[in-house]
Amino acid sequence: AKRFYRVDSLHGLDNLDRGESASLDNRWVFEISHEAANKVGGIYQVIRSKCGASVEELGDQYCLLGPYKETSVRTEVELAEFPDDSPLTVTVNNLRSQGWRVHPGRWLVDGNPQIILFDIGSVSSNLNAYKDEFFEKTKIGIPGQDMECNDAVLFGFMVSKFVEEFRAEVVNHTDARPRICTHFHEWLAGVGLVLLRLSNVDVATIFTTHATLLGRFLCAGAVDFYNNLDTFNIDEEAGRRGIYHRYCMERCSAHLAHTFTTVSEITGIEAEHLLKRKPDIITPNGLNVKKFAALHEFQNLHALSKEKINDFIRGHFYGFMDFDLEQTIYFFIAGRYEFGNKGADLYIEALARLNHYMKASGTEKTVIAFLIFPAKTNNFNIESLRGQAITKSLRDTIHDIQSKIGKRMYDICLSGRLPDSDELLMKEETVRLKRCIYAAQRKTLPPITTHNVQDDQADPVLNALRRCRLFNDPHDRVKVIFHPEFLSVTNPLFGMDYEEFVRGCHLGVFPSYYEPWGYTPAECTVMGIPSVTTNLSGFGCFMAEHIADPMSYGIYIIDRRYIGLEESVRQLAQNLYEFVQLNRRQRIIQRNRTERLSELLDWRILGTYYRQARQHALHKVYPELALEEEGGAGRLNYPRPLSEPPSPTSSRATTPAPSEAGSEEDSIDSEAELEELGVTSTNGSVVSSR
Ligand code: G6P
Ligand code: 1S3
Repeated sequence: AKRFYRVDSLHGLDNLDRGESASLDNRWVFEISHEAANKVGGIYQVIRSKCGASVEELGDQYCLLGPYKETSVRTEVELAEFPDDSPLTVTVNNLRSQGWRVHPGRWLVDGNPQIILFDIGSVSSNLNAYKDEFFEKTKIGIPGQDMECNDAVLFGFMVSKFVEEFRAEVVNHTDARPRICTHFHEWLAGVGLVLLRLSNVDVATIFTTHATLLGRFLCAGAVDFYNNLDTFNIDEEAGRRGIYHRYCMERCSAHLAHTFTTVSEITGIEAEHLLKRKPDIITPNGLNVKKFAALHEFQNLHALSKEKINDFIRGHFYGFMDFDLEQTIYFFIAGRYEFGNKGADLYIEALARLNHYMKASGTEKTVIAFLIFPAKTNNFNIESLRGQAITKSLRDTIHDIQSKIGKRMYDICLSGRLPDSDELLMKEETVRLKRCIYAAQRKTLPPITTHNVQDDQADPVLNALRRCRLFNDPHDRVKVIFHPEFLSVTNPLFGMDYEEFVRGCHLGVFPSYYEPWGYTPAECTVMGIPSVTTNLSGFGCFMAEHIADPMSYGIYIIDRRYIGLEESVRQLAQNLYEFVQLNRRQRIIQRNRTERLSELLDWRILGTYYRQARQHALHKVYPELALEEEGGAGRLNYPRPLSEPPSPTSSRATTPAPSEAGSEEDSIDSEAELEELGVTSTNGSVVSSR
């Protein structure tokens, strides 16, 4: 059987009958994860964004199972009983009668899927008995102090018992053998799978790993991971890190599953070596892609969001606003604060080189590079807050004077003459403006971080910025801002959420070393924002496989696999430099191309891999269920764009040359370009969407 399916050989999800055919087959699907309606990390995004497609396919034959977390439930779930005649309701009530607290409801996301949340506190008195039983069955001993694992055991027992009882209930109800597929995500949820299998419950099981425990740990250390994958002494490495029992839980789940999947081929290779099982199917991560009614709405949103970032920059750089915001390019890196794994080291090093290239070329452009990683802080720092207060006061003063001038002008015009210039701006108003200008002068450089970082001396980002001497000096063409907290609309500096911020930037830079999938560049793509990724990230490899010339679509894939670190840094710096050289017209064309890739990442296409995984598992347990044929129409292969690439790639030099790109608003010179710019030509007349 084929392990890896190419997207171009798939239909996308058809037969979306909201569970009608599943119901006829007596087929049920449970998806089990600690991150169901519980925002913890990347898996939450997988499960949440997939709900719409899952419900369109499976309707109420689909149900999520997760732990009950009161704070998340309050904002994310509408708790409500399912219909009385549903076997889910009968099972929930049976378990409640044994003292369990089980909460059914609907997750308030696209698709509104059924969800059942288990309060592990209601069975915590059984913890030791459960752990003993788990040890009896698996010989995996869980240390008492590992709270996370203790919770995983409680949740695992609740889930397996629930599924077992549910199965019995369906048999009672329908007098027919149900076909139940349980899909478990990540080792923390794996206990349930292990128990179902060891108790021989008649259900199909899938285990998906989104990263291996050891892979993450090994990469975070200074280890040449990918070149030594086959040489690690796994047991010893796990033992040395105090995670042997967790590792066993993960490996056990992977081996007992009927179908084992990973989110990318690169993680598949990792699993083959570290978990000793090859994935049966690769299940890449998708997104819930929403197309705007107007084709180029995302371009307008970029301009609007960028203006908000501009406002923040005016405040942050007060006293040093000697660069032109029309000629400023915004880069950002964001994610879990794993300095090396997420490639922050490479980013900062490449920024330092880019700074040097830009200074040497005498460019008028400026790059502002954001770093958004949550770290421990003691709130915003005074300088950052002061900057915003100073620009706000200047803005308010000007606004006030403006309206007074307007009123004066109106009265003078009403009297039948034009005002003289000295009649408009009063002396005291000039004084007010001068006061604001004095307040906006300062001697200290604009800060490189917006917060008081708790462990300032040891913080890896701050130390790397210091080592590279990126201090926001007026001569620097690359300025940096470390924002050690995730963004939110209530943020006093930005007042934007992450999505809005991404839309306002020009390039997301994610040169990860360890990245099983990598949602950050994928999210950029569906918003039409170009990004940098690597050939060690699941996303990067997936894009390389499906696009003929990823760079011209705004997907820059840095080689971190076959070349040394120094060469990777050089490649990144070179790519960043080339990006900076694009003029506005070229950036617009590139954003249009990037956005066109969205359909490739839509769950309506990628959900097919999940369906294949379910079929694979169901077929093993219920061989009478026919396997759907693969293949067919719906090619999704992205060729090289027809018109010229938007970057000077054809004449790419190995050493940077001064920008030869024309002015920011270069003229448009071909029909193809008109189309790429989002300008359509009808009957010879040109209609601009801008
Ligand atoms: C979008 C808007 C344009 C704007 C442009 C700025 O395309 O529709 O009106 O000029 O963004 O692009 P830039 O890359 O310079 O931020
Ligand atoms: C993991 O989350 P992470 O950022 O720790 O799972 C994500 C979802 O599959 C994946 O996108 C990411 O690469 C993994 O690393």
